[in-house]
Amino acid sequence: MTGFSYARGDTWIHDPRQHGTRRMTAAAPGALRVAYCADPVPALLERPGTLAVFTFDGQSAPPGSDPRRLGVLLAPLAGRAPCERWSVEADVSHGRDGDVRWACGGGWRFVAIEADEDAQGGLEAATRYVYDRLLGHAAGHPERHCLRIWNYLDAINAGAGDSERYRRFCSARARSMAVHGLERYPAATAIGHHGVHGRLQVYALCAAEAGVALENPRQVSAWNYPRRYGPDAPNFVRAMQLPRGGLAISGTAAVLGADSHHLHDVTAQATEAIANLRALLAGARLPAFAAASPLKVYVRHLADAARVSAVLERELAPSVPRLLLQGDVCRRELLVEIDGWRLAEGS
Ligand code: 3EB
Repeated sequence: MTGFSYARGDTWIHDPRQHGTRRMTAAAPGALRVAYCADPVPALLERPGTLAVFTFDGQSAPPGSDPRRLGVLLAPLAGRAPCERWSVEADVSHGRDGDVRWACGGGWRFVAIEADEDAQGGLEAATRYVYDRLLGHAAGHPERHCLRIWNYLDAINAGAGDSERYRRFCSARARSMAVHGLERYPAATAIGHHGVHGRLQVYALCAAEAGVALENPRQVSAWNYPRRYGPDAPNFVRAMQLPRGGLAISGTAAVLGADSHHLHDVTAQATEAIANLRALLAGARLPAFAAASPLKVYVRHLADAARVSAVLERELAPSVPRLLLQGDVCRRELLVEIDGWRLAEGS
């Protein structure tokens, strides 16, 4: 072990002034918890400490629902998906700030916003709108560090070359981040949905304490992608080490260096994505994925579901919770992408 760490409960906490070890054996006090749950949404919202509840049935939550509820516009590859619940060991308050829905407690904040492109004047305007609102909201509260963002947009691969909608989204996102003077990029996911036409969904995890960004030595940092991948690079870090322990992992695909690999081979792409995930765990000196590592697997083609499941069974312990969703990856040659969490056991 290099550097200096100190014990808080059962958990070794990295001292950011040193090159230390973060060894998680149990959740630190105040850590964020994330789990997939079969319970109905109202029961999850009623439980103490619930910060957010996500459904995955391809539909937005009904208007006027609890602001902590988000209906992700992605559908499961098979059957009914569980809900995802974020929780904290603290009292939670929640509300609305214009179009922004928020919840906070224990130093954590959930922020969500949805916008319709037609109502905002197009994809770029809608992206600017949601990012301006979201970053503005976060900056005005104690939980001002935006650590992790999810972006779900319609028809992500429509358009050729630099007119591709994902590239246009990247440019508008970059502009909003620049205007807000965002100094540190969050970890992120950007996936195409087939839900409501033209609807953009963005939600974020923010915290009162800063995180520590982590890059992948197997990959060029996304913000350094070469020009051939678009006029404005995607502004995200590969993973974020969370305050009080845990790693939030960005969407991870079969990208080596800056380039997509294993074209037309979903099995090899899924295997490479998991190799990239393992490199992030190694970088954070974390043990292998286990029960406290909920993963989300976005698969472009329904027909690839069985092949991707087989890779997950081969590569991951049976205890690793995994949610398979139909989602379009932001480069059209990429067939599968995985994101998720490596949290402390017992969280
Ligand atoms: C990649 O490695 C795959 O634009 O926010 C992954 C995670 C990807 C986040 C984003 C894009 C984003 O470049 C794509």
